[in-house]
Amino acid sequence: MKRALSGVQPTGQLHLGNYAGAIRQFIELQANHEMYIFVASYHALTSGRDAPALAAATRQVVIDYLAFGLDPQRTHIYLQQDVPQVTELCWLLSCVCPKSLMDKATTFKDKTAKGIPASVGLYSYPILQAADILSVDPDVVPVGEDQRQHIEITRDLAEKFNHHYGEVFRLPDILVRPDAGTLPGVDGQKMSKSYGNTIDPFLAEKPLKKLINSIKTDSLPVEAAKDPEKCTVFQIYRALAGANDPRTTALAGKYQAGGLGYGQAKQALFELILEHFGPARARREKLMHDPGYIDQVLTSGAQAAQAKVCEVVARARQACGLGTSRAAITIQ
Ligand code: AQP
Repeated sequence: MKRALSGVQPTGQLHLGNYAGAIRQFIELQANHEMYIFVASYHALTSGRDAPALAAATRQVVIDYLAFGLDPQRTHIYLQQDVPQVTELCWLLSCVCPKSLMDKATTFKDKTAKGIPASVGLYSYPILQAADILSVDPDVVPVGEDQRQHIEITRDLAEKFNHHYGEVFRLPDILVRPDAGTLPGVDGQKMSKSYGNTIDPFLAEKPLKKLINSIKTDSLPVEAAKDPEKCTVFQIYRALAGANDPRTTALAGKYQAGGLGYGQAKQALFELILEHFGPARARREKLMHDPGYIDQVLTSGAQAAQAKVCEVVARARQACGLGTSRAAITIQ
């Protein structure tokens, strides 16, 4: 069976972009992959320093993973801090990583431009990401389109390490959902927690409707023919319903024919979100009141992930002359 690994940062409430680009793929892959899905809490430290907010968001990501449909019987769900061996792997990879490779990474430039402090952690973030990925020998990494450069960096680092020390790491392939692209937020830029332009599919109906009504559109009159490709409402609708879904083609036809007001398109999107996430919204309500179950899921996920990661780290240590560890870390 093929193996997949991915994760999401607990930097805020998950949004439709995270779902369309990444989480939807996790759910689909569960049928025929061994899955390792983690909460990227160490990564979140690179962009925020509010400890209670991080702890709460970390827990919420797990609840939302389960609500969206991740099945702990088929997927190892774990927190990054429960498998601290990845940070050792990060160090081993850092020592074969040319500084120029990090200089080329766009995330550091994008995030510091948004005002996030330029820490060394933020700068070397793609190396930690490579360690997360390589730590379980995955065949594929399901992510959104915006992560392409980071997966290439991961492959580069694995190749460099293998070149120096022998065949230690498997080179994984990126898996991007063909019809997902990069989902725009309510202001038309990439939907992103740090832009404050996200749509949370778990919002109560009234604020959800208000948020959808706030999506920026142009000022063409109702009767004008419109290009659906230029409209954020349509792009989000298509990502959720699917490009070949008859509802998507019908909506595109209405844009092109003229006579469609943006209010109608927004109403169609609102209804689609409620329909698409109905079961997930109901599951989340129950999960919010079952902390014991969440702990159980995380303990078994951490144990499974740690077993696999320790095997890979031992291989990497041996290869570069460090031998085996004389002390074992246990999960508290
Ligand atoms: N707008 C998007 N469209 C498609 N995919 C997206 N992803 C994120 N935004 C979009 C995918 O979601 C996964 C997890 O992302 P993340 O939260 O770990 O980091 P991110 O990409 O940086 O997401 P944000 O919301 O923009 O977070 P902040 O603001 O904290 O940096 C990834 O697979 C990503 O591709």
